[in-house]
Amino acid sequence: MITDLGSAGRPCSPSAPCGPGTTCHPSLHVCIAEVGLDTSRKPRAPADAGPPEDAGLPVPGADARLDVSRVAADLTVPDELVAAPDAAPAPVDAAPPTPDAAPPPPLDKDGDKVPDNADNCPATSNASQADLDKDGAGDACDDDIDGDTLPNTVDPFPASADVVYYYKTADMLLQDGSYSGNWTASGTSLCQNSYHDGYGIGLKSTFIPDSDYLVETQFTILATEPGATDTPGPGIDVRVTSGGSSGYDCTLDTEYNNLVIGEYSSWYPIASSTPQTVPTSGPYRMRMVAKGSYLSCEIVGVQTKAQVNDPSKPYGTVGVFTYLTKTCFDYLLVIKAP
Ligand SMILES: [Ca+2]
Ligand SMILES: [Ca+2]
Ligand SMILES: [Ca+2]
Repeated sequence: MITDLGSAGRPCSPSAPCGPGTTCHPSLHVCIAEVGLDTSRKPRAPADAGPPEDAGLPVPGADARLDVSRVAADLTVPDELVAAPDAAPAPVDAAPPTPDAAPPPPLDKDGDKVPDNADNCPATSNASQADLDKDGAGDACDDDIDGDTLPNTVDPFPASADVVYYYKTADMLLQDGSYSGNWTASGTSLCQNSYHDGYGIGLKSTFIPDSDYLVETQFTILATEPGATDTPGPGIDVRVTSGGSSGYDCTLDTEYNNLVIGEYSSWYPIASSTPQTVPTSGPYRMRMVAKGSYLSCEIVGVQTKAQVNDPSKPYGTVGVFTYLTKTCFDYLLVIKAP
């Protein structure tokens, strides 16, 4: 049997019925074949149908392509949000510093900008930290800058280390000098407190080398014997041998304010300085230098000097003495002559 299905698929309605062999589907309102028709089935949806197309959204592969350069420009990030490439990550466990955890500033009592714990004179301002003898005490507070055992106050050359044979006045009392008188220690001084025509005390002979040397003492004349008309005063003597009878005295003649050198054995001035240049009051710093063939005597700081030439150059012992005066000696030193 041949069936005319020419109207199949055509829209239909009660007013527009389908042709022969077809009938109008009651709910789809299209003409369908009458033979074997299962009217309960719904039209099959397309197998590859995707989601409903939304014209407002770009679809990959569509004509609305992504403008990469424009997007990059629009993605500018504020600098504060950009981490430096090498920036180390902040330590997670680091505790924030607290104000009272900071160390106190180093002490600098003298204000020379060198902390006390590194200052070689913590109580004396000395920014240079100069230390000539490198003993750890800066020159500004070192009482012996050159470290030669002679305090700066008595050192003839305080910034140049000397070869020291002897220094310490009070120790003279322990020496083997054959001198006379009644010497007493008074503080750092050694004093003769009686009038006498020649009291002296000397050192061991080993303190005077057979070479060039310098002897220095400082003394204060306390008084001269009342009524005395010839007062040679105090001084230094040097002798050829210990206890020997030859040598020289260097004396401040208090009667004439004259500096003289006399022979030890006879005490007679053989060399005299210009009298008026010697001050009339002390303390006096007296120096004898034996060098080459001469022996000189001077009051330090005064342009006056007595000198004798003696090729034998006295050596052996040295001492201090007084004549008709009460005198205190502050120190006696013997060093190698510069
Ligand atoms: Ca200092
Ligand atoms: Ca020093
Ligand atoms: Ca010194």
